[in-house]
Amino acid sequence: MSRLIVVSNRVSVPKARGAAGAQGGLAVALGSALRERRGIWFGWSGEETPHFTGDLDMQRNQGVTTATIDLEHQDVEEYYNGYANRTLWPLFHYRIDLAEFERDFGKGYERVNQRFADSLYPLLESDDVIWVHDYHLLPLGERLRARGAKNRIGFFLHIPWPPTRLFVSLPYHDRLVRSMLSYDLVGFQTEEAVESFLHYCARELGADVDDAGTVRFEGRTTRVRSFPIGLDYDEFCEAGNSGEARNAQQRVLSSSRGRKVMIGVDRLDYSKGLPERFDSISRFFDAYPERVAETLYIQIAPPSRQDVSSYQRIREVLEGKAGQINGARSEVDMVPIRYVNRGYPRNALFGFYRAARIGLVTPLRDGMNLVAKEYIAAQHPEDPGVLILSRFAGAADQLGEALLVNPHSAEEVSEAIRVAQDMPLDERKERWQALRETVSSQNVVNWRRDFVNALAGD
Ligand code: ADQ
Repeated sequence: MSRLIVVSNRVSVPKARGAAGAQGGLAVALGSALRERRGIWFGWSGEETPHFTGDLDMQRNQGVTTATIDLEHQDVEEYYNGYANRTLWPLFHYRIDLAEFERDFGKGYERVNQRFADSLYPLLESDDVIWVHDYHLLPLGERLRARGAKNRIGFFLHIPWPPTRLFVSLPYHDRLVRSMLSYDLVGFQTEEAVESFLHYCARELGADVDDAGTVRFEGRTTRVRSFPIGLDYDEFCEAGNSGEARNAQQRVLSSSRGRKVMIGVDRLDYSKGLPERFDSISRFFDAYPERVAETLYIQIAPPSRQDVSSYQRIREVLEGKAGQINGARSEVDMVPIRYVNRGYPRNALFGFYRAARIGLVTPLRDGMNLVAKEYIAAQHPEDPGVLILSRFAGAADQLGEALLVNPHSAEEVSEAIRVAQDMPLDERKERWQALRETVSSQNVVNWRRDFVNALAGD
């Protein structure tokens, strides 16, 4: 079996099973693939260096070899905080109003992709299979080909691919997509993303695109397919057996004193629709004032990307909204919203999800959204809660038995909350059983197997 080389912006160093702060989903799935195939995980160390040397830090942990490089401060500013998180992330999440098109960001992005290729290339053996991840590294395959790599190289995008009309706002958009056609296989989360990408290739590049999703362009062939990512289902369910999970569940249940708990768990990111969600909850309390005292909303939102100003702003907006809702509706012994700005271990999250009668997952755009799947996995079979899910999350394609909503409509979300609160046990069970079947069978192990098989052909 050929070796697997995984490349992503950051590398997650594998930890022993059950170790404190053990990593979740992707790291677990990729770690087991790397172990099976004696592979290497390559990426940025997260550290800065005054002068880029390309020196590799190679380590072996839990049977997985990692190879990392340090980047210069300017690289981090232009490539990571700049092009990746200020240009591509907002644009790909349909937020062209937040996208910044700075020439230096683009240059830094190209420079770092070149640095990745220069450092990785000498590690490669001729039959290695290379799997590149996410929007930080769109042009990496082309850079490796330019160095002479003849390997099979695949790419998976974890976030949405925007419609052509939006994507063409990006300066040099064609250069980016041309570089992606150096890959043998390009994977997206959803069929919608596949269609948008193929539409772009045919319309803007004049590439030959067939019904099976094969793109032929300038002598190269690229297959394009959807591979919806799943949950590390077995590991996550195991988390439910931990004392930490039971304590977390108990903490929520005892402190909520019989109120119906709703939960949201999201990185503090404008794509997750948090201000809109808070407005919907406010609408719900206005429409059903008698339910304020019976309802508790817990929002867990750890800050992310604090170096980017749009992320600082969303934090302020949410603090304001949470304060307003609570200020207007709290009693001396009761607040309707608990807003928590921190992360929790996965074991504790399991317990929080289980304590919640309703899971609110309402991003404005999301590649997939694994929180929706975690919420389903954590429910008790005899008394499962109800998932309210944005139709704009990739997960909505698979999780049709959830209550699907338009997150921009406070009225629709508010009504879904009422329906979920009133849903009879039989209906909750019926919906949940179907959802659980999907989440358990379309899990991250199968996702990774499907992608690697499609790429390596074994
Ligand atoms: P993210 O945008 O990070 O990922 P998501 O899929 O929801 O979004 O994954 C978030 C992960 O972080 C979940 O496992 C969740 O449990 C965890 N998390 C969130 N809040 C947390 C908290 N307070 N404490 C601890 N953990 C927390 C990107 C794309 C998604 C895509 C994934 C995987 O944006 O659309 O599903 O990659 O491809």
